[in-house]
Amino acid sequence: MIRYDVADAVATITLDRPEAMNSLTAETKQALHDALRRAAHDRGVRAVLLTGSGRAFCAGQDLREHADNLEAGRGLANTVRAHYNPIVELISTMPKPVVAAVNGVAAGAGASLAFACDLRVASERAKFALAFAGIGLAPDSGASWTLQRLVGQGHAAELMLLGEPLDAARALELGLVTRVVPAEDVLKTATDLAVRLAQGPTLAYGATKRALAYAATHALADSLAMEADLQDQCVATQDHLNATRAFLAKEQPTFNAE
Ligand code: T3D
Repeated sequence: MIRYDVADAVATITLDRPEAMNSLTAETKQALHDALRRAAHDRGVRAVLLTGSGRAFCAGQDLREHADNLEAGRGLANTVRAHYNPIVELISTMPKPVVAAVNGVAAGAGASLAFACDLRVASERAKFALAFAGIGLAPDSGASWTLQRLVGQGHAAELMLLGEPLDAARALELGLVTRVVPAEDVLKTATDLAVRLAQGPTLAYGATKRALAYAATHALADSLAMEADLQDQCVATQDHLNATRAFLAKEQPTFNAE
């Protein structure tokens, strides 16, 4: 269901249920959470790549399992709290960059997962579908938080209320993804980006993620104070000292997450 591979300090996590568009069963969500936690805690991993196998990135909740749960009278509130929320929190808060290689359609909670990542590289064949309303649900997995920050409240409301799929070109236009590449290049482009990030200042990247998340919900004065605290932490690192010396010596810096 989930493949986990590490190379060049990048953990590649692949949703691997192509026959069901990589939709998420309880078991898949548990495995995804475990893989993310493993990547977050592994000091040898300095960037994470999330992608899907086959023609989908992820079609969100497995609706077959979901229908069975509904028929059996099992509610879904616990599923969202127990699975989706911890996954999204982990992606958003792990102190390492997370890149989504959106190889195909990302629907429902699958779109939410892509939105939670720090960067999104999309295949020309990718599509985003805020499919929640289509089955009588409101958004989950953080889409109401992430999407409007990415594209603005007006576009977010339209995408969520109408649920019409958005193609890769339009996603780029709206700022939902940062790069669109031919389908056959998406994994390589996203991997190259993740490798580049894995060679960068991991501690400073972690601080950058915290600064961005904090500033999204705080006033300027508070955000300035938070930036100063985070900068203090970066200034104290060996990476910063080494990179400053490298600049003055006109050399390329190397970062060791110290
Ligand atoms: O329980 C809870 O915690 C609730 C939480 C909910 C969070 C959510 O994610 S709600 C949103 C759930 N997702 C959707 O509503 C999307 C449903 N899928 C689609 O709209 C379309 O399949 C796609 C837009 C993703 C792709 O369309 P298309 O035409 O390219 O492919 P297709 O023919 O519809 O699907 C191909 C196969 O994948 C098909 O199976 P089959 O007929 O070949 O055996 C289809 O049933 C299956 N599939 C696609 N999406 C899902 C799925 N199977 C289970 N669950 C899916 N979500």
